[in-house]
Amino acid sequence: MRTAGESHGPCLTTLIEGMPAGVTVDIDFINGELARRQQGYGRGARQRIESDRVQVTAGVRRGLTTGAPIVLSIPNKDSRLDDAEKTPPVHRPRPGHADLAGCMKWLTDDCRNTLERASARETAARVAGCALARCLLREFEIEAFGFVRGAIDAWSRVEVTRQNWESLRAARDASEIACPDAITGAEIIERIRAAKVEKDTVGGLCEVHVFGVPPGLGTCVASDERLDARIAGAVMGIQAFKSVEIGMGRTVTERFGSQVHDPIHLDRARTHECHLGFTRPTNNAGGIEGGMTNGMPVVVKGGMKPISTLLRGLPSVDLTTGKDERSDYERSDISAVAAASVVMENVVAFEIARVFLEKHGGDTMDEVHAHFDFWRGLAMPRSAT
Ligand code: EPS
Repeated sequence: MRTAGESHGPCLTTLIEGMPAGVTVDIDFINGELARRQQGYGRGARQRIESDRVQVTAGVRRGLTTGAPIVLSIPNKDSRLDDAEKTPPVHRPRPGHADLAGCMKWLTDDCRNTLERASARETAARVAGCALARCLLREFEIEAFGFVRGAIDAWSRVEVTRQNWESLRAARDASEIACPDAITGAEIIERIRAAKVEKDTVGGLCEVHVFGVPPGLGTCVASDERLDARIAGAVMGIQAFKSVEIGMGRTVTERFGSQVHDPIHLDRARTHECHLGFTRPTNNAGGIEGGMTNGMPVVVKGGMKPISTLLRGLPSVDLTTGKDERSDYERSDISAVAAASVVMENVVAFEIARVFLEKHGGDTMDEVHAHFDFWRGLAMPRSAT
């Protein structure tokens, strides 16, 4: 998948290749994800201007993918890229943003072109493409659930399981900060409110669980094709993310092997489930061992830095004079962690869709279903004997 478009250009565009023919494209689901991305306590004024809805301009006919490249488009209401007055040059780079690095890369003292593309606005295009890919996963009852785990010193201890995630999703969707734990959610909101008063910004930790993922997706034979490597790349590719963990993550460094590795049991009464009956009392591996899914939920955590544009500004330099100046202010968010959890939920699901098709792919969904069923037939007797 590839996106194109600037924050204040005419539109955002997404190109998706490799989807089989016959996937039912649920436009309402895609637009629902786009709407969720625009929400969240701490979001900036841009979200009151835009009402993101996807336009499908290629690769889909009468609601079904054709097998050809798919192109999605999201118009920008706040389109002003060629208006020099409304999009003036930016000469005082914002620490933390792409501004200064972009100016050194493209040999300019104007950060405008860099910030227009580096903007988190681009994630609308990515969410649209990933949500379309999730229409395929849903045919195999593979579902992703993302939420905000915490920020600053407000951390939820909510436990997410196959049994409770759908009720937690309802609680998340009722939360202004995409946190299923109302008490922690209120604390996070208070931290964001206080930051706004101080003209500061807030990031946070996002967490994604993917349920129903069959084992054997991904690979151990090539380092860059390990599923955890690809998920890590996808999460780190989201604007403002500075950390990614699979399962227990960094905490594994503080535990012994006997406390980390998930014991294996075979429950012959459950071989019909996505894990083929191989149950694990814990899931510290986050559903991935050796770069491959093991049938447990895939669990990913991503750390988002505080928004780089501060109302108070930060020490910077005017690139036209070399003099010390406060960084320029561009309209922005105080916190976008709720939106980031939506983006992360979708990019993680997209990587699952990619590896699913790498193992069970075909030109049509009929072939994909047939291959998956054939594989299950081969895998089942082994675990059931
Ligand atoms: C965003 C769109 C942007 C920003 C924000 C998130 O629109 P504008 O620049 O016109 O206000 O509001 O982007 C950032 C915080 C950033 O640092 O890039 C969006 O649609 O998510």
